[in-house]
Amino acid sequence: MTTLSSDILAALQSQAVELPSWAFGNSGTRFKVFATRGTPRDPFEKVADAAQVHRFTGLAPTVALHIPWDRVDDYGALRRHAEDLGVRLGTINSNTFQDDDYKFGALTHEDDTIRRKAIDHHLACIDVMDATGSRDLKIWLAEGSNYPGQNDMRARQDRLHDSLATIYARLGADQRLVLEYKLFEPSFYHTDVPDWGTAYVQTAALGDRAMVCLDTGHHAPGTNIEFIVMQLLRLGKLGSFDFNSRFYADDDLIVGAADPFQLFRILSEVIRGGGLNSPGVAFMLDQCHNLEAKIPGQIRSVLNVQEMTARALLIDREALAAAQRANDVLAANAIVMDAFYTDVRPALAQWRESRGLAADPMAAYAASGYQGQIEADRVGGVQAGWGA
Ligand code: LRH
Ligand code: MN
Ligand code: MN
Repeated sequence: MTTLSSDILAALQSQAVELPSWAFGNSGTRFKVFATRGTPRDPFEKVADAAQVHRFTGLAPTVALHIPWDRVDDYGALRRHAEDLGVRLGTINSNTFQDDDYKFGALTHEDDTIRRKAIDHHLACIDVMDATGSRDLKIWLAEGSNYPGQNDMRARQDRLHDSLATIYARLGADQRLVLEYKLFEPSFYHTDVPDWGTAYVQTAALGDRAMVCLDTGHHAPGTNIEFIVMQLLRLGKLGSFDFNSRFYADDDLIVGAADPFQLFRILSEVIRGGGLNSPGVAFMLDQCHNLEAKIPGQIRSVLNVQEMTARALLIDREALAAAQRANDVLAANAIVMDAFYTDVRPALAQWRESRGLAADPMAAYAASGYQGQIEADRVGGVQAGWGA
């Protein structure tokens, strides 16, 4: 069995992956959203489910909220509820993509009244952050156009800057703005924040507490995502990850499921760039579980991140640097591939047990009876669906 050194175990010990509250609600595609028994009916129940993932893995101490999907009357009460269950509330995601007023834009809208409404929504999100103790405001904008000539793309960038600057000015000293880019969808011709370059330019113009969020599902097929990771870390602008995996577009499948090697390569660059366990980089999941069970789906996801992190930590960096200096192409590649092909699962299981966790978190959750309990308890009410 491969053994993991004390340095590797120390790095894994402090690893934390934030869970999205919306992963616990019902989801599907535009064709059908499927209901499942035991699905949470409010943010309190979503947080309770997220706490189970942490309970069985020790890896997921925080839960991200999406506003208004997770609107509650008393955020202090939600915060206390989370803390009572051993987790904390994390990133606050704004939402300007489900309101008729934003059909032609929100933070980029030509009409000042609508733009002001969108800015005010973000200021309200910062009020939520003050109550929940959250550090990060994550902004993803569903803005753009469908046809050439439909909009003045340049003017929209200028308005975007003005809007973001107003929001940024309201942040507390310990709070950050994290801007997420996405190549396309829902717009199909141009998107106002389509790529890391645009997110970088817009956040650089704001200041040090404005960072970029890299969602792994938001690139063109074939994009070298680990290069972007490297570059953003090099520039000190990688604020967070939204992890998921994809076969075709923004599939939001379980991270590491479609392409474990890509996840390994990304984590390898995170380690190379000093981003692992750096307070500056938030590791989050952004996934939906349409067909598979949701809590085990999240457990599998955080375990996949842990497993690929362990493999990436196995890369012999000194030997790699020497092979690179010698331009020994095959030796350098072999060092990376040796780490990738190492099965760390038995070592991780043993290490979990040594820390009082279940060796097999998936099996332990299945045996816990929690699923049966929520299916019996959560009768009546309206199940949370993507996203409310
Ligand atoms: C957009 C996105 C963004 C949203 C989430 C629900 O595709 O990745 O992060 O907040 O999905
Ligand atoms: Mn995302
Ligand atoms: Mn997405």
